Amino acid sequence: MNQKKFVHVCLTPALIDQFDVSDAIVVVIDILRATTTMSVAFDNGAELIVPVEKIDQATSFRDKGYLVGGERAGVKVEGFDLGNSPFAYNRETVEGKRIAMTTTNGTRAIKAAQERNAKEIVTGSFCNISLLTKWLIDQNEHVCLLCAGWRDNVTLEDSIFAGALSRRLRHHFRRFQDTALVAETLFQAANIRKKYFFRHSSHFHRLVHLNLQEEVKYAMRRDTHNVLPLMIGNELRDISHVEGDYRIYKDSVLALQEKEAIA
Ligand code: 3SL
Repeated sequence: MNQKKFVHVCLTPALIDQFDVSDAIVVVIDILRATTTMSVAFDNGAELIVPVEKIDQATSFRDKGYLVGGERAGVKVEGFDLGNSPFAYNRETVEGKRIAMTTTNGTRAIKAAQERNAKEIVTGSFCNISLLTKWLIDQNEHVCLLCAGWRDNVTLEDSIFAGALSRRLRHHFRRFQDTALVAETLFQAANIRKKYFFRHSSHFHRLVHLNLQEEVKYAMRRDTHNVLPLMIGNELRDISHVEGDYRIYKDSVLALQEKEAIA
C-alpha cells in the first residue's frame, strides 16, 4: 500500500489553488464531454491533441494542418472541423491526425493544471477508468482529481467519476482528503439511484436540450477506450502503448517538439 501519498479531489477548477499540484499527478475530468471525446479520438488513432483555451488559438493551428475541434455552449464552433461529440471523432476522421481543441471547461481545466506546474497531467473518463487506475497506482505519486465542472461550478457527473476513481484508489493509497470521501459517497448514492441523479444533473439537461442524450449514455460506459492521454509539453498524447518507463517516451516527444519549434 502507498502509505504516504495523498489523493485529493478538487471539485471545481476554482478550488485548484488550495492544492499544491507541483508534486502531484493531476487527473482532469470532464465526463460530459471533453475528456470522454479525447479518449475516443486517441482510440481512433489521433496522433495528438493540443488543448487550448480560446477559439482563435485553436484556429491558428489550421495552417499547420491540424483539425480544429471544440464547442461553446455545447455547440460546434462555426468554422471548426469538429465539435465536441465523441461520435464525430471516428477513425475515418481522426486517424493519424493532429487536433487542436477548445471546450468551455475541459480544456480550461487542463490549462489551469498546467499553469500551476502540475507534475503530470492525464485525462480521465469512464471509458478509460481501469487503465487509468492501474497507471496511477503504479506511479507512486500524489494524485489530484480535478473536476472541470461547469464555469467553476461543481457538476454531478465529474464529481461522481472522481468518487468512482477515488474508491478504486482507496486500497492503494493511505491519505485521502475529505472531498475524496464526499465524492465517493456521491458515487455510491448515484450507483443506487442512477436515473434520479441523471435527471437532476444540470449538464445532462443542457445536452438533452441539444438532443444529445445518446452522448450522455456513451460517456457513462466503462472501459470502452483503453487509452492514457498524458500532457507532454503543450500536447496530449496517448501513452497506453508505451512499454517500460513512460518518461523515456516523454523525453523523446519533448525533443521532437523542440526540433519542430526550431524548424
Ligand atoms: O465544458 C466542456 O469542456 C464541454 O465538454 C462541454 S459540452 O459537453 O461540450 O457541452
